[in-house]
Amino acid sequence: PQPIYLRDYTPPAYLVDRVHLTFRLAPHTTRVISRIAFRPNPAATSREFFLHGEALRLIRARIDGAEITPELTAEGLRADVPDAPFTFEAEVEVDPGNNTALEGLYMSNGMYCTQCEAEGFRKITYYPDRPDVMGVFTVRIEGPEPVMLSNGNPVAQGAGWAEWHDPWPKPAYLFALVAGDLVAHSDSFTTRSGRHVDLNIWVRPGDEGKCAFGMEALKKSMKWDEEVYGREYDLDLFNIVAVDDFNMGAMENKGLNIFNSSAVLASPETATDANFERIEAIIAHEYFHNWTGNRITCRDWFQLCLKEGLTVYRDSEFTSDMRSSPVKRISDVIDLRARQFREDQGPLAHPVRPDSFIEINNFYTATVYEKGAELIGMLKRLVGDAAYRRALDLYFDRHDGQACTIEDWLRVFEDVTGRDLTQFKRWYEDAGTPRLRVTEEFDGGTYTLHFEQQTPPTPGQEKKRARVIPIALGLLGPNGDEVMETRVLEMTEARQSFSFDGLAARPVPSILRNFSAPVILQRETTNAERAFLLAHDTDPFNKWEAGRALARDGLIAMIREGAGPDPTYLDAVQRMARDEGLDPAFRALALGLPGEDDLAQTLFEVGHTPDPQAIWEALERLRDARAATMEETARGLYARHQVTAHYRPDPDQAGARALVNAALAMITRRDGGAMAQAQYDAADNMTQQLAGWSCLLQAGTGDRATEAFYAQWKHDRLVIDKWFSLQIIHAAPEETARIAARLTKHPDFTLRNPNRFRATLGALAMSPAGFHHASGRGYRLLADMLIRLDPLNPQTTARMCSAFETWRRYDDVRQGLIAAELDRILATPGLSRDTTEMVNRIRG
Ligand code: BAL
Ligand code: ZN
Repeated sequence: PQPIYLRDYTPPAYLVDRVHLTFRLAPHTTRVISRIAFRPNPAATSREFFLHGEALRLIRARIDGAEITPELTAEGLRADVPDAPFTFEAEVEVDPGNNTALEGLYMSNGMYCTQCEAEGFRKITYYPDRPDVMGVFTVRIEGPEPVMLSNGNPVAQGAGWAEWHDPWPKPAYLFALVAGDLVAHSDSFTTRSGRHVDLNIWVRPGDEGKCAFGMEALKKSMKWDEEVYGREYDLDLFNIVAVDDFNMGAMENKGLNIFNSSAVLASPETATDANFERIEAIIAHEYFHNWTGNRITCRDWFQLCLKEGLTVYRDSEFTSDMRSSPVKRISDVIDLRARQFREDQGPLAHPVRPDSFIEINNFYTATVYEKGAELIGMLKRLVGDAAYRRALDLYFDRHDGQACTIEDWLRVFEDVTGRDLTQFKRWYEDAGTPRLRVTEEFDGGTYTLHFEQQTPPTPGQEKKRARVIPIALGLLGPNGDEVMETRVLEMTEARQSFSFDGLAARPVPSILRNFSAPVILQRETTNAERAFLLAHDTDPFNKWEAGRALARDGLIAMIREGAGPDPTYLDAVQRMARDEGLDPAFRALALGLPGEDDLAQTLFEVGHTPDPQAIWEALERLRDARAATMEETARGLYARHQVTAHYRPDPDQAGARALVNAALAMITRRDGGAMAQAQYDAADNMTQQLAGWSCLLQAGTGDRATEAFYAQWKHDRLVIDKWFSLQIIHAAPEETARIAARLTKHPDFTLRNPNRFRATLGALAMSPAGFHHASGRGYRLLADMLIRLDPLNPQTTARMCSAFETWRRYDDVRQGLIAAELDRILATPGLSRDTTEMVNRIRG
């Protein structure tokens, strides 16, 4: 397969006005009858009539009522058409029952559902399957299913049929259909202009009790988007459907969002606080797409970040408003570093707006999503809140109903502010994470910071240009008081200095507050200064960052130099944990330690080949030392912050439980699991139950709980996913791959369900010491399973290949083992385009 390039974009030859689709549902022989009103596009440069179509059996095709015999290829259909508006009709047959790729029309637990983003609609019927072709859809569904849904509003229904009409023109990727035996949890919302909207969450019978939280999240999202962005909902009905077998988290189809059941179903007994928070965020994300994605969509898939970066940014603002803003920011940065920085530092690095791809499914990445969101945050920081809001108003006004580009997006900011954003655009075009080196001077009351930015080469991009970097800075005096409140420095050069006068003493700088830009800060500092910032910084992010850096540097010294646990860290973190003036959720986060992968990357950057086992052992030693130092503190926190009120997944309760469970992890290292077992036995919610079990697994005393957990939850797929993953995550490295291998043979393991595959093999990949075990058995198991999954589900296979993306960091033996597995995958006959592209990019 050949790459396609952004520079080769051409407008569609024909535009679609109206689409009428009839579905005659049958598990293996669904008929799709289409009638599409086309007209020549005056802006086109070609008159070729080409419709995408894959895995379709064409029964007949007509143009303006006359039968035609089109030219068929593996990618679609070509025909001669009039040089004027015309109607194209086709009847095709598809096989949803055997569609294991979960793209197009497929079946999940006997229910029909669709996934069309990015290019799944072409597996449903012949169509110009590109986002810049927007049409008005009317859909008739025929079949015995009791519930039959599509986009928009219901028009009419009778025994065995239902008709739907979506008045908003949309690209085919937003098409959706669901049919099956479903029940609704219903509610309603009245928009601020008085529109009554019926809301439903459709689930399989038995899951009705797990929808209330999702429904509240939906109503909060609708209200928030009105209040913060002035955006109202635009149909009389909003449907969400929960589907067990789904490649992504959820999908924003117009008026008919389809959700991975893990991203919507929750009850206190089955879902953790983290699950609830994730559900709230994903419901919001998909809802917010109604404006940022659906009303204004992308011209082509290179512009994916236009809708995804902005919508992730919007959902993060929503979570900040609903919960704790600092905790959300810190959690987002932990995630950004773990996934996006990792991507930027390896062979899969690509710009936020890529300029070429082979398979677009491989670009639903942390770079497009999370770094894309960071760019919106930087833009807002640079232009200010008021200008940001004016720019967004202009964006919605100017581009409603259009398929747009990043140039369109930046132009609204230029028009509103008069700023030239040419340099800012480099953030979209250049891959890689800038390193921001800082040195400082203090002389006669003047304090000067010297910054130097440098971005290492990434695949296909040797040279990097200087970017505009907003650096939020505050200064603290020696007694811990803030002597300069946060101000945003705008760095535009490769090297730039900023001076501050009138200071009585050398200040302590708090740089990159609230993580004002997605860069790696490099500055020589002392442990004492970090402890000082952990104690005194008024910026919660940098307060947390100081503790994290202290822990990380101590761990690096343990790994490289055989040092013991750093007493400065142990003392500072204990003080922080005991500070009852601090939010428990913040303290829980600050008790977290850098991940094994993060440490491996840090070591690699300083020229040290990381040994995954040594990293794991250093973390264990530090955790043991901390548990010993903080034993009394941990017991105090555990008792003081117990939640006795009725379970609510709100931020206060969740924060208290997070702190209690961080304390429990320390106590377990001292008592061998007695307290954890007691918590497990007494738990009446999944957060406490799972935390108890995790501690027991970690202590190696979890067997009884493991059995009991399975017996209690074997009927619940989402809880059993946790059962699969936790056994692997908490295994000793020696055992990780063996346990994962054993679980792949468990009767509940299936390649057909992406959640179960990720719960098992994803857990293996997320356990670095086990995955990178010197025997190579982690690599072998993952490769075996990817080879088995690829013919069924290329999309999930390709995504999971990124487990190997860090391979160049490791020693020659491990590199050799991984290279052999990558080559074995590549040599598999009939390997999908998705997986071929990923493995080739990783292999380099
Ligand atoms: N558009 C794919 C799923 C999501 O980002 O919402
Ligand atoms: Zn999205």
